[in-house]
Amino acid sequence: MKLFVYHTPELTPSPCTADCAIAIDVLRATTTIATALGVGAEAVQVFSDLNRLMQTSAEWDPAKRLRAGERGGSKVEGCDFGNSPLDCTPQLMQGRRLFISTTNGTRALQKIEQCPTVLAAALINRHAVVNYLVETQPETVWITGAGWEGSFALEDTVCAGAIAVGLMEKLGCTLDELAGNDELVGAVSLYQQWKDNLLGLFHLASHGQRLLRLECHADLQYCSALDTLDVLPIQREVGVLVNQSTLVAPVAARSVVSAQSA
Ligand code: 3SL
Repeated sequence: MKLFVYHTPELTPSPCTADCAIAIDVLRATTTIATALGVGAEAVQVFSDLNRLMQTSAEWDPAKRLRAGERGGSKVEGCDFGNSPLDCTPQLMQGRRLFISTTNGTRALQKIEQCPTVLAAALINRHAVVNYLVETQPETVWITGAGWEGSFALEDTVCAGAIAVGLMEKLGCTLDELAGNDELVGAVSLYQQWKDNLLGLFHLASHGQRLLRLECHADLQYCSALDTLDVLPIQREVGVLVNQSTLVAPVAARSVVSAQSA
């Protein structure tokens, strides 16, 4: 397996030629997406364009939908909420589809949407992402950081490094064997330096500081926790992510069913 890191959607090559592509927007879109699916959202449908979100969600049963819109860190008028993972309660999300548009995170997902396998990763679900990669062993994996309006983001890069370190530990491989580009090596170094103080890194990060100015301290804390959620957001159809555990019956279970019906 070779892992490549691209710091922004703009730096990610087109078309996507990877076997598996992963979008990361730790602050906060992919953390929110994983959390929403973890508390029972039926699916999360992502949009870079707010008008398209409004049009598509208008065709959905109002009792079965929620709209999340964020620009510049703040909630978009007309949406049910902004982009805080802390708003994702089971009472709100259970059985509903979350229609979401954010400044950078949903653009990152859109950039890789044509890849055969698309995942959404954050620090909270790093473990689930690593386990999936170990089980499925894609040959080429691209990681696209959301960044901030075309610029590098520390929090996305440290998460890419955390995924790479998790893979090296589980596969017993070296950095040299795993690294597809220089960015991956840089991401691993960043994670190794900050792994015991991820919240401290977020306080240094420009988007962390933007969120602190918006009084989102609790969000930063929640988003900086590692391996706290066993949820894997995976694209089921273009733009629609579901929790992988709800996607298909495990292969073993399916073969038992077909053997019984034969
Ligand atoms: O940039 C994004 O997509 C958002 O995640 C930004 S925010 O954390 O909601 O401000």
